[in-house]
Amino acid sequence: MIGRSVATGLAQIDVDREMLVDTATVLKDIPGANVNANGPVTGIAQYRGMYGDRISVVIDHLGVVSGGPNAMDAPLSYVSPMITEALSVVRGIPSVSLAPESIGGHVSTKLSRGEFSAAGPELSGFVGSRYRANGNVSTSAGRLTLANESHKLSLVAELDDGDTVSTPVGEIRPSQLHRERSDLSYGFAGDRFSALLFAGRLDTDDTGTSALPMDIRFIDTNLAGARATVVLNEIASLEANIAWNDVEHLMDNFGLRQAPMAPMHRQSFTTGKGTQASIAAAIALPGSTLSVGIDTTTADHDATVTNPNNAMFSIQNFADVERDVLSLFAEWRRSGEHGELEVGLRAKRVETGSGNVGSTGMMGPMGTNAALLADAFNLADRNKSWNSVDAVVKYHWLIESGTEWRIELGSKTRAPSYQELYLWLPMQSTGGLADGRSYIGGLDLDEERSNEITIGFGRDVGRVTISPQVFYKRVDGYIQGVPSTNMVANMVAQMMSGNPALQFSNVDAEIYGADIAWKFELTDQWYLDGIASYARGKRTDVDDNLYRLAPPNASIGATWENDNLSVTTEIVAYTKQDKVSVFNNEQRTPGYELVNAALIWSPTDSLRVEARVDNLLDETYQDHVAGINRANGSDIPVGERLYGAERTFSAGLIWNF
Ligand SMILES: [Cu+2]
Repeated sequence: MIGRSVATGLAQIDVDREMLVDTATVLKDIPGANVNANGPVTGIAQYRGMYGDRISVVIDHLGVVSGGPNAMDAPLSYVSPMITEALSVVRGIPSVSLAPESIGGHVSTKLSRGEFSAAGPELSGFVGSRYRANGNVSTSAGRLTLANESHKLSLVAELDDGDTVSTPVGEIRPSQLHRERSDLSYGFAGDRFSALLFAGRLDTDDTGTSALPMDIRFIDTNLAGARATVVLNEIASLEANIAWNDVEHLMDNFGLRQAPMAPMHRQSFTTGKGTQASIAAAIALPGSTLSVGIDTTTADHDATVTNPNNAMFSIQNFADVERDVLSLFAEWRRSGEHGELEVGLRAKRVETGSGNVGSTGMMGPMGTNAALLADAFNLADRNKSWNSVDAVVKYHWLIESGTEWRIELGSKTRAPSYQELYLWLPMQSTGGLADGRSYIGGLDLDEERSNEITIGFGRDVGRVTISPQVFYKRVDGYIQGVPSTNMVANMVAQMMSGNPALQFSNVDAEIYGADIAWKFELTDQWYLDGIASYARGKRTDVDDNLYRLAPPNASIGATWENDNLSVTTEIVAYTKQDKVSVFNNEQRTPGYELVNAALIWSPTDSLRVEARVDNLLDETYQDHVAGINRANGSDIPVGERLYGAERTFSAGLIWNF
């Protein structure tokens, strides 16, 4: 809320200046964006009606492979807020050069790894701590950077810890969190060559995810990567990236939440690992620039479900799953006096595979049916591939009055995720859909293709800045669940969850809407700003709405600031969401308004004092995209939408040196 973004093209927020626990929360301050939070540090990015794997998320230009089949370690959980310098979202259609797969949007983040020191060798950094009274949530972080003008060694670390969060209707149990994140990096900056090497760790323990069937017991991730840029000559430069990460994850349904009876105890150990490599060249042509590049990503996933009370019981949820992407792009950009034209093409090949699956220890008809499903899956052809071409054309037209018009056209594809393909036994491992339904995959899925148009303008005249955009996307082959016709799967799902299974299938959909950001400077010290977002998604082949779209929402803030003090109050309003999906019985949510206030005081250049109150009026409200409670023993009944936190005070102190 301190940093609502009003930009036309790239909406950027300085995350480390916001008092947050989950970096993904800042998406609510970006027009068109929102966050599907399945737990306190499990935010899944949503943009213009799409979310999850449809949104590309990068950390310092590099993607990360999630290890949790329900996105418990969603990419944004890898950027702890106090050590994240910036998060930005491309408003409109992301250029093809930004990411191999970005059908629904592109979120880019940057860790705080310090600056080079032009003045000679220098030690710099910060230490800081924030405390949130509701749930005793603390976030503490520090950075130490040793740098001169061409070398930089930087260590950052953050520890987030918290207990149970209270809402006006009671406690959300479990909602505790514990996350440690660290990163060591070396940077080099020369005349023609620059490089970054990093190695990092994420260590999340015992964190509640009430909207999902299990909670996080641990997520242990090692990450490493390198990035280099070389200016070859006056006309050509090269950029190369390589990244690797390896995740081990355990979740269960009995450790943090009220446990079911012993035979129903479940835990799931999952792993994910992958690499990403890319090389791109930028070539200066007369009056224009051409970028060409090649990207490869590989990802491997395994998941096994067991019961610690029954050594016989075991389900191979995902076995030796692979999903690899190879792509090539070319992007041409011409900047003129009155405008900029960009034309980009990316050709992609996605290949996936899965090993044989099976299960043991299930009794009676369950065991028989699971064996039938496993046999059918093991006999089927599971090596799949998709070839497609994405295209993006953007034109930005600058008018002398200070208005920039933009029109963007895109045709982008997404091949199915591994969950959408290889979920052979009806389960809820759905990349964090959190709809409480059991799904099976579809081995015959086609890719989905979104044909999109965005039109908008940005106007920055005197004291007023405004940037509205409208968009329309037609998504052919949109992948979502439909009632399964597999009798065996339906029997299993009925026995396990009381509902028949849904099967991932290609349907047709359209999403349209508009969003706006604006700022009005009243005086040198006062300004008003706000954003508003609207996205409507529906199927076009049958009469139904798309699932889990943020309802229309707007915020208005009033800020007073001088050189060392800034005070903001804001009103955030969400309308009801009654455009809900029938296929998975999505519940409606009433609208609400919240008032928040924040203060930042810098008594000296190096000290920053923060205070904040969220939900000042102690409103009882439910965030539509936050999900439904699935945990027994909470003050919020199972099956009811989770409530938002009650009035919550926070304070922080950060010292820069
Ligand atoms: Cu998990």
